[in-house]
Amino acid sequence: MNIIIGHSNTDLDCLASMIAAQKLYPGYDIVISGLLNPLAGNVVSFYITKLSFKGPADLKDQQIDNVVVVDTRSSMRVKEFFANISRVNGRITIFDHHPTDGCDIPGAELNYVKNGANTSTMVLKLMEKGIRLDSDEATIALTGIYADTQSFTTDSVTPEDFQAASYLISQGASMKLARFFLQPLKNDYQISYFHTLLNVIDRHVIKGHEVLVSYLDLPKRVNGLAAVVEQVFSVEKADAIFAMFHCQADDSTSIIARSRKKAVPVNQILSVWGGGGHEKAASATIKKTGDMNVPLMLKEELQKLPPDRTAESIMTTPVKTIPMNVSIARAKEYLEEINHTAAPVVDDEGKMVGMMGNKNIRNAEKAGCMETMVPAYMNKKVVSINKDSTMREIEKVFLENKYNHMPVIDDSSMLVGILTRKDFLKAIHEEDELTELLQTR
Ligand SMILES: [Mn+2]
Repeated sequence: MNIIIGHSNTDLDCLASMIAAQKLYPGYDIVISGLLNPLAGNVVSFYITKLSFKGPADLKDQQIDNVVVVDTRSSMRVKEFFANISRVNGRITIFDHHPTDGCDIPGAELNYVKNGANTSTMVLKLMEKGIRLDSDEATIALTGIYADTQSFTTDSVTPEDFQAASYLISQGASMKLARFFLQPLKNDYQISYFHTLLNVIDRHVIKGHEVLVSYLDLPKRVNGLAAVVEQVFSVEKADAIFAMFHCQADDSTSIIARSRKKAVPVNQILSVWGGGGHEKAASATIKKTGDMNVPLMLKEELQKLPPDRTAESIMTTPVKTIPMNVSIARAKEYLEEINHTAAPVVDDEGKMVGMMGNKNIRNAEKAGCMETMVPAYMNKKVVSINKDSTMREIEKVFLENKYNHMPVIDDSSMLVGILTRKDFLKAIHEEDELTELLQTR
């Protein structure tokens, strides 16, 4: 028997990878995990007449020749299959896009391609070989790519993901069905929890990171809450979310966490409770809560986070400034020299008193007042940013004001730097790299 397997708790990318793998390895049986994530479960249920799967129990007492493993390389995530396999006579071939967790399946040939979705790697192999897909297969594969790349918006997306998607569309993949399968909240109760969660969620700023925290007491266990939490997170602007659910029936507390940035690694934070997952998605379950104050404990853990970047860490310094006791003609010359459209005006002590830009100079020129001192024509009402402002506060200032150059000042109004929209966008783009730098310091 030749088989294709994926990881336990099969998701859409894993399911799609297995189906594509079967096109590459005809005659191999797909053995599916006993645990499917809800979205993968929906796809399976709608195509059940078309797709045929074996379960881990079907492997018992079978001669296993070759094994193809997709969407995981970790022996920890394929235990349910190998528990029923005594030996593999032939080869184990892996197609995965995850970095190693240190527990790679031994003796396997590894094809590690870092695409946003593992399905993309499989589809490109089909494309190279000229293997066509029918429209159902193409739809499932496209759904897998959309799921793992969050519709082509994750940092891990590659040109190959787009190529694979493009091939799938040419093979008749249905956008309507992909959209239908990707709808995260399938049940009415999930929608009602979605609204409840939005109402009870608290927003905290911890060392500059915006963290959403919620606590709900439920009579019994509820399935599908991770999708609800993700949905709340997708509409709320925040760096991370920690949703706690206490279940009265067995006194357990589960925490579902998601993060958008490396500086808030949710797996590390939840590791205190033996949680698992990765930097951006993790969960933990405390079996007996007893008189543990989980929200308070979480708050204490969050206090250990490294501080986020502030205006001071992304601003440009030193700043080219204009002294207040020079003429507008001199200020004009100076702006031309330094090739800037505006610069802050400072007094003798370095305190910022205004901004002088080309527009102010033109006004002075029109009035024939070029020999007047700078303060007569400068902008006195200047929007500035405190050096300790968080990324979110800086964003707000830029959104609410039209200026491009924002002077950065300290608590005693001393000018310490300047921040432009470009600096801000650069900082967002380099967020994760910058975080690493700050942490290794
Ligand atoms: Mn995947």
